[in-house]
Amino acid sequence: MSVLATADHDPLDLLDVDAGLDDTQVQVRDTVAKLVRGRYEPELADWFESGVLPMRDIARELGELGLLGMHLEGYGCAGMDSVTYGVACRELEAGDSGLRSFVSVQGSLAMFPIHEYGSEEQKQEWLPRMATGEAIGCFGLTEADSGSDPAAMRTRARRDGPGEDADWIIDGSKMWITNGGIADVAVIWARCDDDRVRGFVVPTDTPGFVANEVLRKQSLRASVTSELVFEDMRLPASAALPGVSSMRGPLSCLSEARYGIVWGVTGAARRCLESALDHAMTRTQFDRPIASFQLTQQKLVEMAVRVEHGMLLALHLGHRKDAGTVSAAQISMGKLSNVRDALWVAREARSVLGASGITLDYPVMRHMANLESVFTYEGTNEIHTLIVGEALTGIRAFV
Ligand code: TGC
Ligand code: FAD
Repeated sequence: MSVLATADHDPLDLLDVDAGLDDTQVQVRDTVAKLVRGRYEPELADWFESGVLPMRDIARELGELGLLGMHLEGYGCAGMDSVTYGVACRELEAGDSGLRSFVSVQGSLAMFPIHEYGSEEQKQEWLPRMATGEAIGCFGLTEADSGSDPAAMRTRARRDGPGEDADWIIDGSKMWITNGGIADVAVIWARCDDDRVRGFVVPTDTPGFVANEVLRKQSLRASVTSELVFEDMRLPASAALPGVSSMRGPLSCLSEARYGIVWGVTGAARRCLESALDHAMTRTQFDRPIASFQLTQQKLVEMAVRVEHGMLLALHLGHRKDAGTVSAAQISMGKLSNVRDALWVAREARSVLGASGITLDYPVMRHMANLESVFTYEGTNEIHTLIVGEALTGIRAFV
């Protein structure tokens, strides 16, 4: 058969990357895409503009679909593979990075450390309620003065007395914390008297815990971002995560969440391509659709190439993760490459839309603004460049 005689192509997946998904992955993809298109897309521009959204309802809806902590086993979690988790992230972020962020923080940054490093009591207490969306979690690592270098954190945890049963007292603050102001439980990382870094599972109604919303954001407006302040916050000895006492704890959580971003941003990029393609086919200038101009086609093609690259990369890393062979540097390369390309696609799509592209009537500017945050959080573009640089050369170049 001639290679030219192939079947119809989906213009948003010309290489048919999704042919590499199994039946469950396709089912999850279609279910999440339907939820995002039908329920969230009509609201997203308003949520973004007002900065107000019904996060509790959304949490329960996502929980009902089994999307919260979906790659974790037991305790009410769905136990799905990494590719399925990735596909869900992709379809959520096709709606808005804020939706994917919510799922990343809940599953990969708040539930994962409890699942991986928590006591049986901590797991039983929090994971089932977090899986349904009844309880919302957040993850506090970054501080105002320590972002890219979280090991320089100033938040301190000290024992209030001798022995392992003594309470902990935590003082300090965290900054830029997704879900901070709406969370029921916070996983907070602090440096202890013995100089080790430990994670603490903190119910947010603990006296001494205060959350202040970050206002005037121009990015990720459909997401709650907060400062957290801890003043003489007393916690029982059992609040510390027993399974880890070094930077490996928080950094391993980041690998989980970064993996979700590798997938997620391909959804945002694909949605921008879709919007640009629709517009290019219907918008007429010089008596013909702008899609008929070579320069417009070049933009569309370059966008499609980057979307497909990103999807292939995500699928490749997903297979490696499911095989247990993915490394942190590989995930960094994926985050670096896919976020950079998604941002490029969003900017290019905006230019195809002309003036209309600057409004919230189209999703492109919203995605572009969101992707500026995604470029920075979970390790900036520069930090991932240096992580990959170290993998290539064996030389650390952070300082
Ligand atoms: P370093 O000495 O390199 O490592 C300390 C220990 O951690 C291990 N490790 C990792 N393990 C798993 N995954 C990773 N990605 C890991 N990176 C390091 C490492 O093997 C070592 O283990 P051990 O057992 O030998 O002790 O640590 P460092 O302090 O020198 O850090 C290096 C650096 C700069 C790469 C790291 O600090 C870094 O990644 N900085 C970027 C900070 C960052 O990404 N922050 C994100 C905050 S959370 C967030 O942004 C959420 S956004 C949420 C949303 O809304 O989606
Ligand atoms: P800085 O570290 O001050 O970096 C500023 C610039 O300097 C960047 O370009 C950076 O790449 C560059 N730079 C820094 N060090 C180097 C170096 N060694 N070499 C070269 N360049 C360097 N954090 C959490 O803990 N939990 C959350 O839930 C969370 N959610 C977030 C949500 C949003 C919307 C945003 C924007 C951030 C969130 N963050 C969260 C924080 C995020 O992880 C940090 O913003 C990020 O790690 C960067 O830290 P910084 O903003 O302090 O920038």
